[in-house]
Amino acid sequence: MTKLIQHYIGDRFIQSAKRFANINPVDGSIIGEICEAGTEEVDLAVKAARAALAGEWGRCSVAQRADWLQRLAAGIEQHFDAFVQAEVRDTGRTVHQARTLDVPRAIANFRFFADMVRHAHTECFETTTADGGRALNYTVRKPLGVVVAISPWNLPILLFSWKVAPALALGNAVIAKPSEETPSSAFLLAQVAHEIGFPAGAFNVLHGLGGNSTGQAMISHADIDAVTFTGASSTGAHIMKTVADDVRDVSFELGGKNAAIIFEDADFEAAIKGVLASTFTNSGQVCLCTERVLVHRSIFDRFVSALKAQTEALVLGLPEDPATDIGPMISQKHQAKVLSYFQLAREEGATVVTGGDVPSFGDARDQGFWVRPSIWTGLPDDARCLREEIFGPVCHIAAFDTEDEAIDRANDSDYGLATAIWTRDVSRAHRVSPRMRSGLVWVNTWYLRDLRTPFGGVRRSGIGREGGRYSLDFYSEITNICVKV
Ligand code: NAD
Ligand code: 6OD
Repeated sequence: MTKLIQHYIGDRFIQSAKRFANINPVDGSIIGEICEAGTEEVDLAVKAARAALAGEWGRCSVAQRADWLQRLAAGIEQHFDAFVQAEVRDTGRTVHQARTLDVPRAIANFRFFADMVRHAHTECFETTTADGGRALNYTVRKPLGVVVAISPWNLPILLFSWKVAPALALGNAVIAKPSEETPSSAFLLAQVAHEIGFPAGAFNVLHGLGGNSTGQAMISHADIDAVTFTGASSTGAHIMKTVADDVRDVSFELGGKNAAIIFEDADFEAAIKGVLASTFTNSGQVCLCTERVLVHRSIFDRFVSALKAQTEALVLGLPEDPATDIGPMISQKHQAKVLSYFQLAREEGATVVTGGDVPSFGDARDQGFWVRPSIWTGLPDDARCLREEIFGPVCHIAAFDTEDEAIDRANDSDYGLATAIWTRDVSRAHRVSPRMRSGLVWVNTWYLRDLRTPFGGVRRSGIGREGGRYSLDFYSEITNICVKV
C-alpha cells in the first residue's frame, strides 16, 4: 500500500479528495499519494493559525517557545532514520548526504533558533524631555502574525525548517508548504509536532502544487501577515506582485548563477576538489552551486583536464550504495529542462569536455531522471547557458587574464547569490571579496555555514537576509514604546 501524505491543520491530519502521485526519481516509481489543498483547506489553516495566536501559543513565554523548538529537534532526532529515508526516497540523494547534511541541519535549525531567541535583546534609550525631565524609549519584539512559508525540493527538510524554526521561535503561527516533489519529511515533521503535543494551530502543513493551486491560495489569502519563500526567481516575482496590494512583508531566497574564480596562486588540488563539490553536490541542485568557473589562463588547460578526470570518476548510483556520489534530477520535468540546456549549449557553440547526455544503466534506473555530470568550455559570456540558472550537474569553464577582468565577468549576471574565490594571496582575498556583487562570498571553501551569519542574495537572487539576528528581524515586528517618567 502506498503512503498518503496529508495536511496538518490545527492539531489534526486532514485529507483532500484531490491527490497526485509522489514519485521516486531514481526509477520513476510511484511511492505515495499526496493530498492537494485548495482554498478551503488554506482557509481552515489560516483560522487555526489565528486561533493559536489568540490562544495557548500566543500566551507562551519566550522560554516556553524555545522549549517547544527543542522538543521538535529532539523529535527529529528520535525519528532520525525515518527522516533520512523520507529525504532519500523523495529525492534520490545519497543516504550519506541525508545523514550528514539534511537531517542534522534540520535539527540544528530548531536548536539554533531556540537558543537565539532566548538570548535576543532589544534597545532602550533615555530621552531628555522639553521640561528637563526624561523618558524611556524601548522596543519590544512581537510576532508578525500568520506567516506563510513556502519551500522548494532541492534540500527539502533543511530549507523547510530554516523558515519554520525562526518563525516559530519569534512566536508566529506558521502555515508551511513543502514542494510538491518532496512532501514526506514535512509530513513527518507534522507527525512529530502532533506526537509531542505542539500547541494546536501554531504549526500547520499544507501539501499541494504551486501556481493555480495550494501555493497560490496561500499567498492570496487576505488574512496572512507575511510570506517567506525559497524557490525560483520567477515564482518570487509572482508572489511579490500577488501580495503587493495588501503590502505584506516578504523574504525571498531565490535562484543563482554562481561564479567560482580560480586565481593562478590557488592551491590547485584544493580548488579542483572545491569546484567539484560546488558544481556537483546534490547533482548541482543547490542554489549555491557553481555554474560559471573562471580560471586564470596560466592554469586553464591543467584545470580543465583535472576537473574532467575527477568529474568522470563521480559515481552515479543508488542512494544506499556508499560508493555513490550523486543521484538523479528531481523529476522528469527538471531532467528535460537540464537536457534542453545541454542541447542549447551545443547550439551556442560550447565544447563538451565531458558528459552532456543521459547515462544508461541497464536496470530500473533507466526509468529514472538521470543526467551525466558535464563540463563545457568555449561559450561567449552572453550565451543563455551562461546567463540562465540551469540547476543541474554542469559548469562552464572560461579563462581570464587579470583580476579586474575576473571580477567584472563574475559580476556580469542578473543573479547575485554566492561567489567562491580560490587564492593563497590573503590581500587578494580581502581585496576581491567585497567587490563581488553577491550576498555570499566563500574564499578557499564552499557552503561552509554558520547559522549566525546573514544568508541571502542580491538582484534576482532574493530580497532580505535570514540567519542569526537577520531572522529575528524578519520574523518579528518591533514596537517602540516611549514612557515619560
Ligand atoms: P519553484 O519556485 O518552482 O517552487 C518552490 C515552491 O514554490 C514550491 O513549494 C512550489 O509549489 C511553490 N510555488 C510555485 N509557484 C507558486 C505560486 N504561484 N504561488 C505560491 N507558491 C508557488 O522552485 P523549485 O523548482 O521548487 O526550486 C528550485 C529553485 O529554488 C531554483 O531556482 C533554486 O535556485 C531556488 N533555491 C534558492 C535557494 C536560496 O536559498 N536562494 C535555496 C534553494 C533553492
Ligand atoms: O544553508 C542554508 O541555510 C540555506 N538556506 C541553503 C540554501 C541552499 C540552496 O539550495
